[in-house]
Amino acid sequence: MADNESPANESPPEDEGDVVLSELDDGDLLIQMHDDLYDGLADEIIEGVNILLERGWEAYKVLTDALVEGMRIVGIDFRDGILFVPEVLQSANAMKAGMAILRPLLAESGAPRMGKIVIGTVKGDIHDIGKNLVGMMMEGAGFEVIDIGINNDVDAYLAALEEHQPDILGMSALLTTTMPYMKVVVEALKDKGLRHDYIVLVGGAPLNEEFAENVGADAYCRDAAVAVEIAKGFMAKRQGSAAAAELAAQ
Ligand code: B1M
Repeated sequence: MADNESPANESPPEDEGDVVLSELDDGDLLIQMHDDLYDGLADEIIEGVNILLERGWEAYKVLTDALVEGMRIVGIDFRDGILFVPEVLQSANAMKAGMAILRPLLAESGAPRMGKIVIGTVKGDIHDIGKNLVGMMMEGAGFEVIDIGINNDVDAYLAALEEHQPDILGMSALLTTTMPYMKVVVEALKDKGLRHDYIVLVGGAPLNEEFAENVGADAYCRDAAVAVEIAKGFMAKRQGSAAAAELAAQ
């Protein structure tokens, strides 16, 4: 990713103290929101999200163009040692404030009930924004979502699977040091003879398809929208085979 993607090199309106978000056109407002996310300004993010929605933007477009893109820029400067954990936490909180407004809108699609997913971030990892986003989009697509939070060890995953009996297990990892833990969970499922009871989907920035295959997951999901499509595809197959099995039993 190029350095010139940092907000310092974008052109937000000149004197930030005087910026009235509602007076900016969509393009400038987006740039200002990326800047506000970078600065961890939750109130401004809430205001910006509301303005875009009032202007008729789809919730998903607000999410991707304003919030996810803003967080991508934060990630570049975090990687390069320009931003540090406390600042990035503030950005994350601002992002979550924006996501809280979008959540009910993404969930109100009226989609028919698709299935159930248990989703959580793996042991040692506290990143939850991507996971939360996947949960929101899954809800919007008609899935019942059981979010078991962050830092989940094998026992936590197994307990949630037993309690909620989902169709899908979703695991998230954002660190190269925590992503191998997904294999530990899949192996535990195999050991207990449970692997084929669940569709296992994995995601997170450092993962890829090859990794998903190596850990024994059913699929890698690049982003939340892809996760929804993949989950729907697996559910269609699963329901198809259940229906076929029912027919065969008649
Ligand atoms: Co962290 N962090 N962080 N961090 N952090 C990254 C991941 C990093 C890439 C930053 C960097 O160096 N550029 C780097 C990891 C490097 C590596 O391992 N290769 C890193 C590091 C090093 C760390 C610490 C170790 C820093 C330190 O302490 N020195 C530390 C680790 C803490 C821990 O977990 N033990 C740490 C801490 C933090 C904060 C607490 C400050 C904060 C997290 C706050 C929170 O989540 N509540 C934070 C943040 C915010 C980030 C970045 C900047 C942004 C992550 C994010 O929210 N992205 C991140 C840089 C980056 O990723 N560009 C970074 C937005 C989100 C929408 O995208 O999470 O990728 P993402 O989710 C996507 C897809 O990946 C996919 O769909 C989502 C939506 O489209 N997806 C799934 C994700 N999970 C899925 C599950 C599925 C399906 C799809 O299941 C079915």
